[in-house]
Amino acid sequence: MRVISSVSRSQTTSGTTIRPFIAYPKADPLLIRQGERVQIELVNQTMMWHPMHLHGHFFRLLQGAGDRAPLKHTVNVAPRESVRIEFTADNPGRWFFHCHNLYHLEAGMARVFEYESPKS
Ligand SMILES: [Cu+2]
Repeated sequence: MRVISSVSRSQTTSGTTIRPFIAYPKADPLLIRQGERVQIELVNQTMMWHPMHLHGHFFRLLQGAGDRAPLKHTVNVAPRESVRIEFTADNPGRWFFHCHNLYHLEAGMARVFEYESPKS
């Protein structure tokens, strides 16, 4: 499973970073800034289901539902499928994002979203 994060830094520009899956806890935290919209594409390259759960935020599931995109804290990513989620960074701290199959979590299928400290 790969996590591709696309963090929009402003209304007019967006940056895309491809982050190959590196097992937690060795993986770097995913740095976000307060107030920004964070989009994550979850690419499931396995033949297993991965119920991905985000702490500290609710996210919208961007699957063509427009304004009716469901608000969730867990999305079950089907084998060989991809989903795109979006949340607003409005709860500063360090938040765990992980597969809820515990044997996947124990194998390192997890990342941490960490808020960058505001620059003075
Ligand atoms: Cu999993």
